[in-house]
Amino acid sequence: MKPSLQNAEGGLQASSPKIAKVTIEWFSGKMNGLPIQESVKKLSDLHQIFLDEAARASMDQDQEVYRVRWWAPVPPGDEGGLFWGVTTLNPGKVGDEYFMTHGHSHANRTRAEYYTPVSGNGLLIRMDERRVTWAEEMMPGTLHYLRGEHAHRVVNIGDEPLIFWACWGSDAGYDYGTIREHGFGARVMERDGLPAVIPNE
Ligand code: PAN
Ligand code: ZN
Repeated sequence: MKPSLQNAEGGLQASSPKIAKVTIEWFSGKMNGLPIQESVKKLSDLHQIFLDEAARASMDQDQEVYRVRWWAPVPPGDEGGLFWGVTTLNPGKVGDEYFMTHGHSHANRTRAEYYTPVSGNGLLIRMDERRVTWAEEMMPGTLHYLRGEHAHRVVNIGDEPLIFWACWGSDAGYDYGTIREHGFGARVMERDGLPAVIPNE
């Protein structure tokens, strides 16, 4: 008789029986499996983030800008664990500024992260602790290693949703306050029909 490789939860015997089976659909960003968590950010959640606050306030506040779905196999703050997630960032603009994520640093500045897009076209805005800010092109196939001490934000400069996978430490945490207060050193605005990275001072 062949030995069974499956445990009662459908996982392989070698994996923890506490972790249920999770599958991903790489290109659509779909995650299947019970423990998936989700956070949706609408225009109403992003006040004071875009340059033209009056333009943001005049738009439909229920409009979804992005959503994050992630698998947290261990609780947040657990030392040495990893989270796996996907962000779907819709196309759009507030005034001349492209839709983007709020942006953050990791509360624990020693915790790095990977991003890799599977669909769409964007810019990854990174800022070091001296506020030196730069942009990297994001498109299907680019792989981005985010050092723990770099603040990061993603901007959708295309006409389709920008979908990117991420892997980060369960003990990375989030520091949103510093970005909310001081922003990044640059913004991505449309100029003559094209995206331009413009200093924010
Ligand atoms: C990502 C981000 C996600 C949304 O999972 O949390 O893209 O961006 P904000 O958190 O800035 O709203 C990540 O970087 N995790 O660490
Ligand atoms: Zn992060």
